[in-house]
Amino acid sequence: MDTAIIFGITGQDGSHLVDLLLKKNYSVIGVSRYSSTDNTGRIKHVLSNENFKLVQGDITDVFSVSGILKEYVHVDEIYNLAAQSHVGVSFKQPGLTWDITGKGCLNILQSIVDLDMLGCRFYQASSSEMFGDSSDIYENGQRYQNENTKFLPQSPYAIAKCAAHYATRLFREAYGLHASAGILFNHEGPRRGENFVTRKITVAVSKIMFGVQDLLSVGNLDAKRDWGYAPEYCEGMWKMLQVEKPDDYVIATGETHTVREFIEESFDVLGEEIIWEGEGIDEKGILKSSGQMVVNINPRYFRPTEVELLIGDASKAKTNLGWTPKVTFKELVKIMVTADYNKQKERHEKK
Ligand code: NAP
Ligand code: F7E
Repeated sequence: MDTAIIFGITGQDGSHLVDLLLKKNYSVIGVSRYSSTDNTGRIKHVLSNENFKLVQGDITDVFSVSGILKEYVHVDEIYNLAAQSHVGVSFKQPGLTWDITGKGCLNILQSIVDLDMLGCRFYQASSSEMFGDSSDIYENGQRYQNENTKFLPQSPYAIAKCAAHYATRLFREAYGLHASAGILFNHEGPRRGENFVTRKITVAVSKIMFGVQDLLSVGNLDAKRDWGYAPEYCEGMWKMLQVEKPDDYVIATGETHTVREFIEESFDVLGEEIIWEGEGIDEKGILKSSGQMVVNINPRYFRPTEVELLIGDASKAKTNLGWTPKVTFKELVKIMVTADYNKQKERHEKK
């Protein structure tokens, strides 16, 4: 039986990765940080699985990290998914973001070396945010980002991710560690945190339909993101650790859509059409069926620097790992809206 440690087990991806690994008959150790409130909501269904163990640890504390690794020196795979992962929050808490998202990775890598665990395989959750404003252009004029596109980070989060990314490469080269970094583009699903824009939209749209929320307030409607389906992206992480040679891989759909389109598509799933009126911060989204204003702009959600366009080329992952995305943008929105709508419906029916 293979063994894996997942740092960041309680997050969206941690919860999907543990599902995948348990299905593949792994024994999984999930590391969760101390919290005064319950942070295990996404992993409740695996807590009693005999092949799963939850241990407490914090990646900003190198003693905590090495203490955990010491217990499992023969572990096969280590996944670092732990992060302060909200880009907007990273402008308000840059030091904390650095400690968790940047230095936390180094704490794991150096512990692996110090404990002579170079036989294990390591995954680092790198991010398309590292590209920032940078992209390349195909001959046909299409813009894209791949493993060779330069990084131009636009937030404290992206800077911390770049540091962790380069640390992963360094430990691969310096110590021969099987360390891979997945440069994952945005990936979503019903388990996504509600402060990320996709989930914020699908929750709001569902609540608006049941009359428990009036308005969805957002920031930049025109930012473009390459949104994929989280469980498929976790399969990509696992695949990176199964190939002989460690490397860096972009995982993306190759399609990009604006926040505005995500909102339109979400209402469309529930049979509603949005009409846009006004410009800039005065722009409003109106329901065509009733004339109700349901979307407005709140500058509080603007970021000091914004990443305007993300669109990934995952050809390398397709060739080397046999990884391709299956869930389309329309299907992703439908999965998320349906899940949130059904939750609201259940609550409504209980009343
Ligand atoms: P997420 O939902 O925000 O989960 C982050 C996880 O890190 C949570 O389990 C969180 O614990 C944990 N964590 C935070 N600080 C910690 C600390 N000091 N010590 C130990 N654990 C800590 O993020 P996600 O969407 O699952 O993403 C997983 C990873 O992929 C992250 O590193 C993220 O930056 C990266 N990434 C995500 C995307 C995406 O689109 N989702 C794209 C590219 C890269 P709590 O539950 O206690 O907060
Ligand atoms: O924003 C815009 C916002 O916070 C997407 C993280 O998982 O993916 C994620 O980072 C876009 C941005 O994700 C609101 O300005 C408009 O342009 O959902 P998000 P993100 O910043 O792209 C990357 C790959 C990661 O690595 C990160 O960990 O939507 N936007 N209005 C808004 N964003 C939010 N959150 N809330 C709004 O109201």
